Amino acid sequence: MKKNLFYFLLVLITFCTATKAQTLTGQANAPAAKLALWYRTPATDWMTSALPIGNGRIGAMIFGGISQEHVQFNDKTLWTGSKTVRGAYQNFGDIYFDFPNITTVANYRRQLDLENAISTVSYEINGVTYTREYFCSYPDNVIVMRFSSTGSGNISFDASMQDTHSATPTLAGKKISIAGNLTLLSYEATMSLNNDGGTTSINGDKISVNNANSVTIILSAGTNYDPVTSTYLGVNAAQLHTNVGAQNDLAAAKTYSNLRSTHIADYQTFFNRTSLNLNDTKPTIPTNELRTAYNSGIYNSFLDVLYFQYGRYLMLGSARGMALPSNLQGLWCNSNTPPWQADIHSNINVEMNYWPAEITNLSELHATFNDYIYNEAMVQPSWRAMATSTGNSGWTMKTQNNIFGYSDWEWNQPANAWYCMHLWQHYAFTLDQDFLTNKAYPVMKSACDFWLSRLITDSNGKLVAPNEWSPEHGPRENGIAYAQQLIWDLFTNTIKASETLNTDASYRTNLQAKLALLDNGIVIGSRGQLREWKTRDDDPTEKHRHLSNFMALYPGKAISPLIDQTNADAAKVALIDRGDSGQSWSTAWKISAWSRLLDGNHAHSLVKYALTETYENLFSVGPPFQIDGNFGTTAGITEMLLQSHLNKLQILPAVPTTWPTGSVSGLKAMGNFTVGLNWNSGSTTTATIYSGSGSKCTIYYKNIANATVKDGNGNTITFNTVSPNEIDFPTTTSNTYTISNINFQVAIAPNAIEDGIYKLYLEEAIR
Ligand code: FUC
Repeated sequence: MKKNLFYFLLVLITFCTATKAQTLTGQANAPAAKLALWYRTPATDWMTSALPIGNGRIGAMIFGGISQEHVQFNDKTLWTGSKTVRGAYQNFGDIYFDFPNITTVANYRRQLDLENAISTVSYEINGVTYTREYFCSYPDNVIVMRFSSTGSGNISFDASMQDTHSATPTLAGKKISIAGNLTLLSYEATMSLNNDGGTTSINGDKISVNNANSVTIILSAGTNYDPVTSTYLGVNAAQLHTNVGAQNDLAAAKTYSNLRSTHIADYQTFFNRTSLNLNDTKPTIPTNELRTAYNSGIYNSFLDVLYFQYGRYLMLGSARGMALPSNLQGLWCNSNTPPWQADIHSNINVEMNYWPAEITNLSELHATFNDYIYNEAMVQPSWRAMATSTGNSGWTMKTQNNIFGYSDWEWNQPANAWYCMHLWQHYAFTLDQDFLTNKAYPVMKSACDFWLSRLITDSNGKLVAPNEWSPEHGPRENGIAYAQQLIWDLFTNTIKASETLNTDASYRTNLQAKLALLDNGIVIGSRGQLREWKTRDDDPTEKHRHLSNFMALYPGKAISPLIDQTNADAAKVALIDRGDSGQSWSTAWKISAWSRLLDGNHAHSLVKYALTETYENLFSVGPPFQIDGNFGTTAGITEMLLQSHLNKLQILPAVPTTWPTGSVSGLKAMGNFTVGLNWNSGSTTTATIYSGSGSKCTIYYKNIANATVKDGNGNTITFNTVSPNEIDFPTTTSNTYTISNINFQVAIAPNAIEDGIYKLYLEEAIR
């Protein structure tokens, strides 16, 4: 209790200081959009309460202050460091808008609408409604801000922009620019103001706007980074200046409503592909209150849906366009010395950032990671040089990576196989032959070359990776599960790729022979547990956050109850040993792992736990903020609804008792299928499957052989019954198949631990 009072006072003091003692009256209603994060107070802290916008390359955090608005912004390419120095991801700059004399406002609301990717601040003064809107446009490549009111001549403020590397802003007319140089890169940002009515003037380092009807503010920003030139530099500083200026001018020449509608149309093309409905209702209380209630045991399935869609929103905000993966914080970062340099971390974090990409129908966004892998493995020299330095061919890397190919801290040689899983999955979901031929296969083959030269034969005649490490604990040993399971996945997928492309027959024969000799990394220990190390039993009290020995369960595919119950049971024993608690990304990983073990209730208890590991703005908690937990949870929720890693559609594989009815549309499955599911305990349950490429469709569900399949014309399809639980049928491209009469049951695995972790958490919180 005392602790709570102290915390309350601290927040109050921070709030008053940060916002220059502002008074809020009234209570704003919920916004019109259902999928929105919203609050009745301004943000008090960048990490925990400001709201993110982004277009995949640039982004900003909006605070929504009343007498002072603060917009902090980033560009994904703004890094110190070089090809030989790690450096760090950087904060770009801060924009401040000072609103003179505004201290008391009514019905304040700050929101982030996930349905149109617009953040809004609104409040009333003397019956006049003031509205600020913020979005980051992909098509126009700028951040757009608009201040307006229901009256005329009401908008007055001072605008300033600060460079986080101490460059002095330059002001001219209605523009403020900052520009400078880091270790390698040059950067520049320009903010332009366009007022309707009123006047503007330059006052020192500020532009003052007086009595405007409305003002549109455009921010363009960039660096001269180029991922494929030998220097990692593209244009020079002078050309960058021209480009950033031109981008701003182009956007500023458009009307606000044009910029806004173009942004919404573009964003919704992606966002609207997938919807999730858990029979939830639109909340009437702000997101912070809803989250607090949820975390104290008042469950609300809306927050599950919001968190699922927030992951998709954050992907669209941080992983589009530029061939660079989202980093540890996506692209949002307010520090020049961020935790782990906000780098590209190869031993779980960057991979997890892309787990939702294919399955939640954002496949194009996967290119920001896959193109980076291709560039670094095939175009740039550093990863190949690293393989050479170990005496092998192909390519590999260490754990911490900057954007200039520099890699350090602990070898992570099997990361090449893990990265290749992403290339293969993009193919498996899209069946894009060009991608497989020109991008994925050459990179996969080169990673195989690395292992073909590196593997050694152990005393049992098995091929093992020597001197490997299980991130991030234990000693180095030969043949640890992490490396073996990943190499097994790489070889299996590369063989399949060469068969699909009908290429490299003799190379494939050799790879098949090596695969037959490869230790697959699935070893069962003395307690029936899936082992982490080949020669030593695991410590059952070890609670390490990394699930490095579970690669074959998730994100891989070699362990499944559908393949071998003994191995699946071993994974379960080891998962129980490992425990449920952990950082948000570790929790997220466990959601998918339990989903793969078909235990919906355990998976859902971890979804609930994941929600406790969030800040008020629903950023996931490392701590501090690390975005992988957001993406991993979105992926985990999807795995509860649909899995296709075995090339069969496992529909509703891990639906918990807490979701007795619901519907989801637009999930993707391997084989280029788009899937909608509508479930209802004890009543009708249907699946709708759109075939994008005319592949054979295999469906797995309990007693699915009793279901009915119809094509888009309503004709009944005669399917092949593989078993009572598995059917398949041929499809034609662009046809939609409806499966009805599915006898739905929630997925409660035998011995499921119902809400175990959640109860534990509550007990701890109460104590
Ligand atoms: C991995 C984790 C750490 C942290 C870091 C960024 O190495 O083991 O906990 O998340 O990434």
